[in-house]
Amino acid sequence: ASKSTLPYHIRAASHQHPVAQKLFRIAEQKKSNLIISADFSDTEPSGMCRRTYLLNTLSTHVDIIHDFGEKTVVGLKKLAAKHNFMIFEDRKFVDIGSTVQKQYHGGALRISEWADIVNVSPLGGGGVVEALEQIIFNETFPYRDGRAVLLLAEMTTAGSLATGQYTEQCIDIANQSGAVIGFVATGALGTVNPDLNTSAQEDFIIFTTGVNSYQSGNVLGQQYQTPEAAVKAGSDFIIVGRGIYTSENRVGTAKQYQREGWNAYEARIAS
Ligand code: 5BU
Repeated sequence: ASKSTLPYHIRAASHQHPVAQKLFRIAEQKKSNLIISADFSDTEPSGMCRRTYLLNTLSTHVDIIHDFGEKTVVGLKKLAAKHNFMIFEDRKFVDIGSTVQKQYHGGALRISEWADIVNVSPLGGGGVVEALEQIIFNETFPYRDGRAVLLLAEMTTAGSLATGQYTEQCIDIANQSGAVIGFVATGALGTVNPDLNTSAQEDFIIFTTGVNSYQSGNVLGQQYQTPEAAVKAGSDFIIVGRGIYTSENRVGTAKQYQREGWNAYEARIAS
């Protein structure tokens, strides 16, 4: 989980997981490591979705969509296929394995049908990852190679308890799993415990929330870093929500984040 200075196409070629390969390939094709967190509460896609050439991945919270249903599922899948982006449902599964299986597969939100990537907090131990793997690697599951898991290794909020030993444990759990392709973290995790950071380790991908070019935080405890700082710290994909969707010129702002993220990536691989 060290900060990678390798270009995305090299990482795509050497990665074992098809979802990781696709993420890296889209990044190169679109010159974008930008994930937009479209925290909207309607099914109807917003204007932002028309400029999906800027977008590597769409991060969703579908449990906030008041009219969630078949139309949402079909619409999301169609948009993602048409515009070549991935879908990451930021669901943060954190329960016993058996409950998480029901929350992931079927249920009201049918997450396994449409989300390429989901995240999990192993607060209750690694069993939750095993639970998701039982579904993903089941012979009857149709999306077997197309589903991946991230571990919630850190959180961006002030006073977060996802630090230290918890974060280190996430790295251990990831190393024992076939479905985990990376972490939600504020930067590379190699510094957490250098002993765990060997070259033989899988190429885990770092997804970073709490990215904003103009704000440092808000009253509810959210803390931000700029795209440049995040990528410099080891973030492979930056996740931006309000920084883009509350902007008056969403497309222009998305373009700006995409450029900033990409330039920082280019600077990192050149270093
Ligand atoms: P913002 O509008 O850029 O602050 O939105 C950040 C998004 O990332 C939002 O969807 C959060 O739920 C998500 N998030 C986060 O902000 N911090 C975290 O530690 C994690 C997710 Br995990």
